[in-house]
Amino acid sequence: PAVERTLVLVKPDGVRRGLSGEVLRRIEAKGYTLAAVQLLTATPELLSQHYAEHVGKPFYQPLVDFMLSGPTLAVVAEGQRVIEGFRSLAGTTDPTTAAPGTIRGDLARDWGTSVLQNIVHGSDSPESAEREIALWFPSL
Ligand code: DAT
Ligand code: MG
Repeated sequence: PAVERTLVLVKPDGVRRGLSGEVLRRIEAKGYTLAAVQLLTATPELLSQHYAEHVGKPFYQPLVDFMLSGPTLAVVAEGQRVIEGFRSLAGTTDPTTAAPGTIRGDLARDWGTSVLQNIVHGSDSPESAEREIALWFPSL
């Protein structure tokens, strides 16, 4: 099916910096629609499921500490090929290589020593999107 849903997170650095509206604006400007939005603070349990593929890696604990450092805006965005499309809006994981015009390329700050503060998360596949939406929005 061409119409997909993806999980977007405005991570604690983005919320702290007042970039929630800017991220939502870019999602809507591209023509995607917002299916659900919720501000919440993650828990270690939620993060161990969300980032299951990274448990045990050297950056896992710093990643969790960062993700627990404040509230996250969780968003379900919907549209044609939105999973790949939002990854494209976000730019590469490492803000030092993220292209101008992307969220990370335009807006990331203070990333000189770490790629952790890269503002947003976007699901990377239909399977990830389904799994992640169920984690962050159990009622959907
Ligand atoms: P993405 O967020 O682009 O899907 P990912 O799933 O590989 O990237 O990693 C999840 C997050 O973990 C990423 O946004 C930042 C952090 N991260 C990834 N690789 C890292 C590394 N080598 N060192 C430090 N943090 C890293
Ligand atoms: Mg990922």
